Amino acid sequence: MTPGFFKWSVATSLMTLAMLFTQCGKPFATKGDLIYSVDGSGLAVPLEGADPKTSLEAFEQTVYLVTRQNCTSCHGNSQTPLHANSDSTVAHNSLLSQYKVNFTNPSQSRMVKKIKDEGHNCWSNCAADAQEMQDAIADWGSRLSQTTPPTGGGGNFTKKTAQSRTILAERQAVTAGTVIITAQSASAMLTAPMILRPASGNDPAYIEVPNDGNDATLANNDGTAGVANFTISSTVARANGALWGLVSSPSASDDSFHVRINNAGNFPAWTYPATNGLFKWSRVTGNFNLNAGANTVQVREREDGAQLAMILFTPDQSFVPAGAGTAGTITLRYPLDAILGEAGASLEVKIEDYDAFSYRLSGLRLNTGSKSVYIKNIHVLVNNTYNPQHSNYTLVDQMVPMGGGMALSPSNMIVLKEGGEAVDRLSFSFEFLEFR
Ligand code: HEC
Ligand SMILES: [Ca+2]
Ligand SMILES: [Ca+2]
Ligand SMILES: [Ca+2]
Repeated sequence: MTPGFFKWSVATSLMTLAMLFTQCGKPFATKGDLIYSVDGSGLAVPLEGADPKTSLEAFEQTVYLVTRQNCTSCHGNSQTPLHANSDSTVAHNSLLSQYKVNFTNPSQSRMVKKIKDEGHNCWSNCAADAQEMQDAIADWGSRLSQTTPPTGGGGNFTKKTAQSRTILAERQAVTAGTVIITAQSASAMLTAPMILRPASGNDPAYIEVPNDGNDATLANNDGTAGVANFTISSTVARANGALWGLVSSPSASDDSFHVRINNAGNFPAWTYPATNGLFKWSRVTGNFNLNAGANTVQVREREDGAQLAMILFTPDQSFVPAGAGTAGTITLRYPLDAILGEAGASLEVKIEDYDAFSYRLSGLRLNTGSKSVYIKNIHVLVNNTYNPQHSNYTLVDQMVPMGGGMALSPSNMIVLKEGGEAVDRLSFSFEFLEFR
């Protein structure tokens, strides 16, 4: 993630800025889709199968003693996570919902690393304080007797996919053919009334035809339209890619352009969703090809007031850009041939860099071949290790019909980073995965 980039988002009020840097790793992500379990009384479930009330009691006798003593001035009421709140339930849940403790590997907990690596508000000696916190978390974890062991159940978890490459290598493979050009680079190639607005404050440089009080929607061959010609180079020809723009729409009458590459075919209209005054990535409708060498992306006025800061071409149809472009969502695919003993089926999942400490998984899906597949209870492994805090997909229990595919879970899942994108590899294991 490139935090500087998000500052473009006109985060002018102090309130928004505070949220940006304190609460959510990624300001644009919706908090609501972070799934972690809560029991009937609203207590966070610390681990799959563990009793939340036992967890709360254990927390009160371990980590909570440390935070109440040393962290209350900020994390009592004002600063999230509220791990020192006077209500122990609030404190307990804040750590679990924000994934700040790691029971599998206590030394990797943010609550420990924050003190140890960042020297964050140590109360005596940082190394000793971090150790005290680590011991308290280990103690809390050891009191969580799980009713079902994480690898239990009728089947077993010996059925595993191969590991991915490192997330970074996967990302580089996807973004290798990505070309990004800025509005700045097209500045010499503008036809009035299209103009370049320089970067200012938190906004990037962008092109637009300024609103002039006449909101006419221009046809794609209108001779009065403002035009921008972007030149993008590719070492090889690329067919069937996708084109994205980093755009902003001040209103619904400022939210469309006409776009085409290399004068090819018609000049389709591209209307993008409302961006609430922020710059957001939006895909241009259709598939696009690049020739080897120089290519021209022509952007024409449709509605005045529409704003465009960057153009991105990707050969990967499922890539979703974020931040400065390449920090977006990629799809990992795992052939299941070796497990099922026959070619054709695969598992796929989307992954993005959620914040400095975690990834977000979404869009978990099974594609079948010539037979139906029964799949139950999926574990996500980071560097070959299962952390029971990552239990969103354990409820999966599905027959997936042959010759197609099926989404396996609507949940997004936050997965804690271990060594970061350059180190971490992802794989999956299954309690059941078989032809039916
Ligand atoms: C003087 C105020 C203050 C005190 C005291 C304080 N914190 Fe913080 N803490 C902050 C602020 C501000 C942030 C948000 C900015 C940041 O992440 O550093 C934060 C964020 C955090 C985060 C979440 C962000 C992350 O990096 O994961 C954790 C965990 C944390 N603090 C742990 C602690 C612990 C443990 C203590 C007690 C030993 C403590 N803090 C005491 C001010 C404080
Ligand atoms: Ca006009
Ligand atoms: Ca419109
Ligand atoms: Ca307009």
